[in-house]
Amino acid sequence: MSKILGSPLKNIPWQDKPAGYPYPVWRYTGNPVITRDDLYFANSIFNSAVVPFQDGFAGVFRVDTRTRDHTLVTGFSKDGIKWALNDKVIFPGYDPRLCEIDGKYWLSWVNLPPHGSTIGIAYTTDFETWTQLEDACYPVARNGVLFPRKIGDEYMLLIRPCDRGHTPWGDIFIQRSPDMTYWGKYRFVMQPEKNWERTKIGAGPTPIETDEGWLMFYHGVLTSCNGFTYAMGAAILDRDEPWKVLHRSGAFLLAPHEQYELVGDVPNVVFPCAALTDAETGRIAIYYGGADTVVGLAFTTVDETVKYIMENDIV
Ligand code: BMA
Repeated sequence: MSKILGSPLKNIPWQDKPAGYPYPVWRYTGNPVITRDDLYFANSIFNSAVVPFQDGFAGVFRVDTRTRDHTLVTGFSKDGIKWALNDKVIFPGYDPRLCEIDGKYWLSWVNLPPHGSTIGIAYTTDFETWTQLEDACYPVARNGVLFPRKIGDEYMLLIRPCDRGHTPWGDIFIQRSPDMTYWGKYRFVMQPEKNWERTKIGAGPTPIETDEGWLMFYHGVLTSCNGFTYAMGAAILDRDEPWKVLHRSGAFLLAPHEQYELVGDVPNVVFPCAALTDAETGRIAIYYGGADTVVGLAFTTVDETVKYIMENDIV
């Protein structure tokens, strides 16, 4: 039995795995949990981040507006399924990730200075007031994902260096910092290996600490004659030196299959950005963008996922 090293979360959103379902990750039957109609100024609401907050949940949501600008708004929920989104934009940018470190909720996202995309960093304690730090990467990177605690005495940020456009390549790296401002001591983590992720990969939700190592869900991109297809994979990284990949599934864990993943503004996309975990039961609830249009929810357990990674291990 694998274990999540973390806090219990009794109110984690959950549905049992359907009988006979053969795969390690299964979808919420009420998907999508957020649609493009949930905010009046939205063109689409997708790739979004959530964390436990007070007696429920808070989140930062990617809203592409009706002028097709990329923006982030906050939202709150009692059950992690029905969300009330605010209409005040907190930052321009996209693909947020959230994690709590020592009582502060840290947001990392793709910020958009004039020269391209980089990783914005900000924190809040109440989801009302935000303190923004210097951008964490120059010149250009996406998929900036913080580890949820210092490792040794350093903060660690997964990044995916890129170009200014729809980058046709991409590997995952780690950069380290004593203070969330000065970053360096880069390490290579991993690059595409299998066909489903052949074009590029990028970290997804905040890594989950387990007794096997850091469980990292990530997205991988396949280029077909019809464009990109985004699917979700998983790897286990060393707990002390997380640039060391201990295990990695050669097969994806979730790929576009349902209508809201196959059809939308960008077809054939599942893009995970957040995971809630319950250390007591090992349950994991994953939030992901569907077809760059809606937010979906999927479930697994640490046991199911670790077993699948081990069965399909390519390390
Ligand atoms: C990536 C990011 C994601 C998006 C994906 C598919 O480059 O921009 O936000 O979901 O492309 O369009």
